[in-house]
Amino acid sequence: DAPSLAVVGVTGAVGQEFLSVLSDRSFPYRSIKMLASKRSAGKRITFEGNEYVVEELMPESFNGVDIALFSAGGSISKQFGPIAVDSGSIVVDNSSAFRMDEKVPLVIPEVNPEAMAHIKLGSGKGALIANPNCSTIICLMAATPLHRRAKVLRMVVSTYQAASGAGAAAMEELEQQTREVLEGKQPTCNIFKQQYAFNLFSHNAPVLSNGYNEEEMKLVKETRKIWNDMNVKVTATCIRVPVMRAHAESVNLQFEMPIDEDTARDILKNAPGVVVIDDRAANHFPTPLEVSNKDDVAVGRIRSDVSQDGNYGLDIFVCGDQIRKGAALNAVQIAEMLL
Ligand code: 11C
Repeated sequence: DAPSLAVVGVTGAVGQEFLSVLSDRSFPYRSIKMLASKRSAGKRITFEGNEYVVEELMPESFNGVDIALFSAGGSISKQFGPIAVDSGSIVVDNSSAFRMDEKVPLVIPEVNPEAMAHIKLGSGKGALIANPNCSTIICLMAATPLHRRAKVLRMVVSTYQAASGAGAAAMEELEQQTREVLEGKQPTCNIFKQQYAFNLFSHNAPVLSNGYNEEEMKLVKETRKIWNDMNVKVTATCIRVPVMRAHAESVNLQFEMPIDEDTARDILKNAPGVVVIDDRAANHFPTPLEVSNKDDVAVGRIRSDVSQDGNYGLDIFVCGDQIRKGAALNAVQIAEMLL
């Protein structure tokens, strides 16, 4: 029997993308519940030719639900995730609430599917599976195939992150501000404290006592967990740029074993979910616009790091759609592995 599904946070940017991805991939289901906050309850959603009424998320929402896709923020996940699990649902959670919980697998299907091998659909037992942070997913889609070949010892990441990572309201604010600035008006700053259009700024996540912001520390900690390697050294600087829905990342890698740039390019060309855009003659490399609404993560600027001798270092530039592979697609791929 096809599973019964629930989408929690269905009216949000990722919630809406869950529906597109489920439909694009012909994900089988026998029923689907559209769940959101009280504010959105009663809205109508047309999905695959049927009309659904958005229901208010309640503890009893999960009765009879086999797989629940959550993207409604960390506090909703903390409150309702365990309730869903107790009801027998397998929860794929897009928030950061359970990512570092050692009992919860943190999964990128192309990278560490084995981490969720013990979770079985139809066993009657609920479970939580966490979807990593979007910057981590996009980075590791490209870094992992290289790591498998030559073992990454240290990774330095600089991100250029899109509005979508802060939700649909941030995307609207970027559009509104762009219009306002061009019209010579004062830009409206509701979501971010500073002007976003025609600007960039340090990621809006809270800054911690070590000077890193939470987004940067997610890259550090989630990489260690996903690679199951507590010794890999990771540092990151995360920046919000005025781009709508795809993140870009500059990644510097230091390896245990030498790996030349041609070998790296070949490995990346054969990596699932990755496309190589690396045309030096035409100065054509990945851009956020080219990967927007696409499933694959694009990699380019593949070159040996001149600051390291003997092919022990590589620089790459990665772009991926934040809402798709960075969130909804990765979660639906996790759900597919349960089928
Ligand atoms: C961003 N990655 O682009 C963030 C948003 O841990 O899931 C998502 C935060 C998270 O702003």
